[in-house]
Amino acid sequence: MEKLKIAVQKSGRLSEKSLDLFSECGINLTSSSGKLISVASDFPVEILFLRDDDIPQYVSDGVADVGIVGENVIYEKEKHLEVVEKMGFGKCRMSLAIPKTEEYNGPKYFDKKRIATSYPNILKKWLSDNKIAADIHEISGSVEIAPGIGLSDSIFDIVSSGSTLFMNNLKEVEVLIKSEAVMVATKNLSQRKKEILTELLFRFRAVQKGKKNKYIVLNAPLNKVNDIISIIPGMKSPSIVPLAKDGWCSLHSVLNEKDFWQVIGQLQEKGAEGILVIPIEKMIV
Ligand code: PRT
Ligand code: ZN
Repeated sequence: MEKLKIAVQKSGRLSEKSLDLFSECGINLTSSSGKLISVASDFPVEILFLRDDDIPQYVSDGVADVGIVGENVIYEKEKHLEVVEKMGFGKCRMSLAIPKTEEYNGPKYFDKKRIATSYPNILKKWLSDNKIAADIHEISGSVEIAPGIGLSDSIFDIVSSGSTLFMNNLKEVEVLIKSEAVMVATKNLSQRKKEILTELLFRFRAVQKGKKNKYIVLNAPLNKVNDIISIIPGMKSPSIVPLAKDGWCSLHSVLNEKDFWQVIGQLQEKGAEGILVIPIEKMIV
């Protein structure tokens, strides 16, 4: 039986979240520790565990059908792959940083400077777009220590919280790209593999949507129901269940996580009481 081959990072920052995706979608993988390949007992997928740097090539060659990898790696490898889904994790940016004590006067600062990086291609393109002649020092790890040991004047690297730069007395001066983990697919997937991918994405989106929303239950006086419905309209419209107490009802609806605190205050103002907020596991609209 045909299986969709999915490349994920073997061990690193994206591994755990990539694997969570399968369990949340009800896909049980055979034990994955230390293995190169894992199969699912109840869904037609096969997982290939690779270094993230190799994933764009594997997907582009069709050895893997889809892969989960940072956009930064795809840009660096200069592969034009179709992004089928943004995964919502592994968010970071790629930035140029210089010693804290230096004055920065715009991109021209980097003219004739030595820049250490593990991402020479993304950097080269930015330098050439800005007509800057800098000296790129390609190193494979611990880029942030390069200026401190005299290997370079500045660095181009991944930044997330900024604490690595801070601890190395560097400051971020240009953000070249923003990145997150994405799912990419190879060209010319067979009809069957496209169907498997569609089912996988359907499940993934249901889980994601569930995470972004909350189920809300509250008690309200009947004369305030219309006001309250206008604040939490729900998926189609809220359910209203009568309470044993006269003149009151219980109202059930769905609320976007990001509006949560603002909306709760408005509901209380309108007379809502006994508000319960419950996580949603999956949501299919
Ligand atoms: O072994 P393999 O080659 O597979 O893994 P890797 O070591 O190349 O990659 P890994 O696991 O470190 O990162 C995988 C992906 O996670 C990256 O390609 C990015 O898409 C994404 N990502 C998200 C990050 C970060 N955030 C991140 N903060 N990758 C690396 N970092 C490092 C960065 O290099 C720097 O050293 O964290 C440090 C900066 O973090 P802050 O929080 O101090 O700013
Ligand atoms: Zn890597």
